[in-house]
Amino acid sequence: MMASSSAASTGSPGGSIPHLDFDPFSIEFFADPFPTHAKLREAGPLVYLDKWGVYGVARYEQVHAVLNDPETFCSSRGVGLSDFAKEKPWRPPSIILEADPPAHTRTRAVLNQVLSASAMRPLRAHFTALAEAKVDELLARGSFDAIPDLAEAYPLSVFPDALGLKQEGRENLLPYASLVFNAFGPPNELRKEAIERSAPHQAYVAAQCQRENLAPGGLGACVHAQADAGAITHDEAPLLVRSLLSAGIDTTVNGIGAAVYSLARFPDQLAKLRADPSLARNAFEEAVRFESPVQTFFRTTTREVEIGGHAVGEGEKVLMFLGAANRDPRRWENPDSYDITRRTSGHVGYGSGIHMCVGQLVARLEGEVMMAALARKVASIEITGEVQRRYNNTLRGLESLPVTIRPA
Ligand code: OVV
Repeated sequence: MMASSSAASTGSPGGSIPHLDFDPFSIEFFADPFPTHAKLREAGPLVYLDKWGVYGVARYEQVHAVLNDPETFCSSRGVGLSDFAKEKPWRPPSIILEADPPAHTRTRAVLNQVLSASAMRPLRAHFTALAEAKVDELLARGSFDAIPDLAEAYPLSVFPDALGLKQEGRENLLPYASLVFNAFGPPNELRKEAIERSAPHQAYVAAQCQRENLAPGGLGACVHAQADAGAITHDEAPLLVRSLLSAGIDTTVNGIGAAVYSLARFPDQLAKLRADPSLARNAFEEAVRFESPVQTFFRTTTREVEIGGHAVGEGEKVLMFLGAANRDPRRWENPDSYDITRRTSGHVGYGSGIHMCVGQLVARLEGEVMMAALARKVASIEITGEVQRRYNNTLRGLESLPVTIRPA
């Protein structure tokens, strides 16, 4: 699996860069990435991944450094494997994710406002009520599949309404997001099959981004209102709504899935949460660190640069292993334990720097209120069947998590 460090000499001061031959986008790796994450970190601060001809960083220090130097490590050439300077993107690039300053600064300011703390305040009561209703419904059933029935059902019950989407066609939302996150990967089966089947999902999303399809007062309408105010143009507004549809649902599905899976595996942590429901927000945050629902992103170098003592040329792709950084023992005490009282700040599950998740307050709101509802209402979560993993080039999460829960 892991090739030797065949010494491709670069003349770098730190000696030669370790070359690894494993495929970081293979099913075998996704099934259990942790031993390989450790090997990646131990191989050195910078590795070269022969399978795809890209550099990789898996230690916290280097992942954090790359994320925080957007001039050198740009996003406008794509944050997947494909270099937009060399290949046509599969869809028109995102004007926030796949953009650099100064273009990024303006679009980012708009979504910062639309998804700000003050924009969350009017959502909280309703998000809380629906989390409590969902847990009551699941307690009445007793046994259910925590992925479709909780991790998917809850975000789908709150976020599309908050955006202002009509009811019809919402079944396209998860397939579209799965496509977007598979498309960051290499041209493997996951990516190719997702793109092959994508036409109806793309057509749905394109239509829902238009102003006439977004309910007044919703987050989508707020983006269009920012065009009226002159912050963005009227043709940019639909593309920024597209970012909310791309990144706003499958991410929280996998975050909440990670949190429920963690509480189910570590009953002592559920006990702590029940004893002090004010830990709900940190219990969710720790699940984001522990599982890292978004496992990887790429950057592209804009100049020759040194990483970990090695010279890297211009126009190179650098793969950041966020999940490995979030468990780097150089940064975290007991990195492989799920500890809801841990000081989680600094984790890179939402990224870091100018591109750090603009929807993080929505994600934390959904995660916090669901964890709080579980804390107050549920005495135990028992895994009662086969846990099945879901495979995606970027997202880490489960397909199925059969559980039985008992009331407090
Ligand atoms: C963070 C993220 C993931 C996927 C898509 C987008 C953003 C976007 O802006 O479209």
